[in-house]
Amino acid sequence: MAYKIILIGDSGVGKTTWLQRHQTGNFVKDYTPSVPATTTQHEEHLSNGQHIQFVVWDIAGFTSSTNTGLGEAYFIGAQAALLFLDGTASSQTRKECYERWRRLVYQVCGTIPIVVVTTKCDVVAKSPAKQDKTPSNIRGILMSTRTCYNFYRPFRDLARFLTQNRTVELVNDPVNPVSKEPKLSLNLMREYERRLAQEGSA
Ligand SMILES: Nc1nc2c(ncn2[C@@H]2O[C@H](COP(=O)(O)OP(=O)(O)O)[C@@H](O)[C@H]2O)c(=O)[nH]1
Ligand SMILES: [Mg+2]
Repeated sequence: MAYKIILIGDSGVGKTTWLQRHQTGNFVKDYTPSVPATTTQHEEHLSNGQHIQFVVWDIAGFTSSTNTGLGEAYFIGAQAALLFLDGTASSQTRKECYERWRRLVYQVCGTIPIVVVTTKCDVVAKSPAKQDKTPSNIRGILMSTRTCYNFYRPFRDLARFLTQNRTVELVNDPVNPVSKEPKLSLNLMREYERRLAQEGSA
């Protein structure tokens, strides 16, 4: 089964770095704005025996606040969205970005599933963008491409939404990023898990 996924969020939040690390295993420190849109195929084997193919549209060059209507054309036909928010930005900024992008997604695609990924959590530990009441089509996670913390979670959560199976897991990681980057300490990881659990029960 193949699904069209849009990878969205303001520029500089870490979208392309994450997608590239899935392809190459490497963490790229240099910032290169993407061409308007590139598509990448990513396949995962699921614990229920299914294969799932994500066709990920890395959409760049437009911010939801200043768009010209061009960017949204890439949204058409998307079955789910990955919305990246910069974990180093203030919670107010992240909340505004979240609202802006979500509105845009709903306008074009309706209430498709959205996995909201708070990036760069290696830099600063923050909780995922918080809503008063998270709708059932939205899931928030913390992630770091640098340390690979929750690196596969966006694909796993997309798979859960798209197959409507809430417990399905990814069988194997297609890339094994042997990281020279510092690993998160166990204590910090526990802290992240604690916040996630809180977020889930809020
Ligand atoms: N510390 C840290 N920096 C990151 C992480 N992910 C991306 N970056 C950096 O953030 C910058 C912007 O990333 P990029 O993927 O080009 O952003 P995009 O515009 O959303 O595609 C780059 O300098 C990346 O190296 C991360 O997990 N941790
Ligand atoms: Mg990019």
